[in-house]
Amino acid sequence: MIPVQGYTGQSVAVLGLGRSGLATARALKAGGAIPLCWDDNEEARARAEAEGFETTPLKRPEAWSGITALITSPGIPHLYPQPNPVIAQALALGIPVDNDIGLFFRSFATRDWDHFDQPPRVIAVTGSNGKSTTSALIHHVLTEAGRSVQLAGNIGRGVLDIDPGEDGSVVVLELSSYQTELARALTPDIAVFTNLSPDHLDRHGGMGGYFAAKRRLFTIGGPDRAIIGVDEAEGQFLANQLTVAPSDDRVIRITSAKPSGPGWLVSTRKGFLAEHRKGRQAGAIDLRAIPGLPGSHNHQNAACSYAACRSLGLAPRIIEDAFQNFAGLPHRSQIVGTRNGVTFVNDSKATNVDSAAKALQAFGSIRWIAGGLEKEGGLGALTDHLGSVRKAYLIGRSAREFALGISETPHAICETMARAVAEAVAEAEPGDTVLLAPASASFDQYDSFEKRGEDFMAEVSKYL
Ligand code: UMA
Ligand code: ADP
Repeated sequence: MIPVQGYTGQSVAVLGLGRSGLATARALKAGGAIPLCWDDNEEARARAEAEGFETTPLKRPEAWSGITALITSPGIPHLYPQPNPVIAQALALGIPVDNDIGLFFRSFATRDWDHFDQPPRVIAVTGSNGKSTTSALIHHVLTEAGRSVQLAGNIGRGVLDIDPGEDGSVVVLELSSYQTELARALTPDIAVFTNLSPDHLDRHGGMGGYFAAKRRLFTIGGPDRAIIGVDEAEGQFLANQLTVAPSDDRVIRITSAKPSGPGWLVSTRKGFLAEHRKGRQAGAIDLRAIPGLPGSHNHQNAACSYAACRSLGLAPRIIEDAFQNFAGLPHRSQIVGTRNGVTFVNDSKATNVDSAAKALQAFGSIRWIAGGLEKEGGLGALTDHLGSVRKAYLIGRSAREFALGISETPHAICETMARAVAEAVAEAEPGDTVLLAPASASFDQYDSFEKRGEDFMAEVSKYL
């Protein structure tokens, strides 16, 4: 745990008592603060009370007397579509609102570091897609290279839950837009921006607000090195703003285009990763046969991870060796099995249109299981990527709407996963890929994308 510094003896309100909130309450207490907790869910409050935390109904104005700050959880709206009433109360009273990420960056460095040869380094990864894969891959490479490394943040572990930094150690943080928008301190040594496409727009008041939330990671603390995917205009703009001169070493550009210019860049054309610095090639990796990194989207993740590891001084060869045995993450382009020449792939994490488009590009001759709870932005961006789809098997609440959006592609409305898998299996021919890439959230039929992916795998296992 990272004890929170700067609040000793002070009362601090904590809103949300899930993974990040409970870790925050514990870390505040360890640092000598008095956490006053609230969660709109009674069971969550009961769990915190069982751990000895005081819960206080923070919706009442009188509850705020003597409270120094409010620390809130990422899943709780703080501005759009409208602030949670507790946050609205803090905003009205002028009480500073922060989150666990802000507390982490204020508290991670300690006096012990004065005795370290190499102070701990923090790598923070943001972007619309590929954050988890990139963060996990950086963690994997550093582990294989024998470095002491911890992984936390949006990937599932509250950042204040990790162990204090050791001499020469590294922390890899996956940060969502919910987290970067609110943190009052954001000072990673290395910051990564994978890409940008529409997601969570209701929480950010549109695309401009969403990009602004992510940009804070690069503008608030000013990382020593910024690794930026420049395949979209937003990434190009961000890289441009951070660059002082064309050969500036502070920015590493990640591109799927032909490398050019004197700067530091890592390109991934046709499955080959190439590092160029000051106009010269400095490293190269053939990514095409690496089993844990299929598709151009994973090549982008590989390039971001490569650049982060190179920034820490690792040799290209060490990074390449570690890439070879990266297992990939479950529910992301995960090959579940094969039967009679048909491959089954679970990409349940393809919850938005861009990630589903990438999955559709990564495989050929696809029997595509899609649908669920449709996100803002619609399916428009997918129409250019349906060339490899032999047939779509549509499930969930958006099935009928999806059917209208892809009317020229053969499709069937299956509603449930069981029917979709059964029909896809019955019609599949050798060489086909049965791909779950829903382009939708899962909450109409499942508790999470993980449960949806597990259901797909359970249905597929009946036929393997
Ligand atoms: N709650 C309220 N009032 C509300 C809404 C929620 O009191 O109006 C309470 C809930 O009752 C619950 C708690 O808030 O007890 C949950 O807080 P939370 O949703 O922030 O979830 P945590 O368990 O704290 O998990 C959070 C991240 N969740 C979200 O951003 C939604 C986790 O990312 C992260 O792994 C974890 O902190 C540790 O850092 C998950 C996620 O879905 C994986 N992220 C989104 C994504 O990847 O798309 C952004
Ligand atoms: P995040 O943590 O940003 O949600 P993940 O690594 O969990 O990213 O991947 C989420 C989804 O996006 C999966 O469907 C995955 O196959 C797809 N994906 C992974 N990397 C990329 C990328 N670089 N660009 C687009 N889609 C990606």
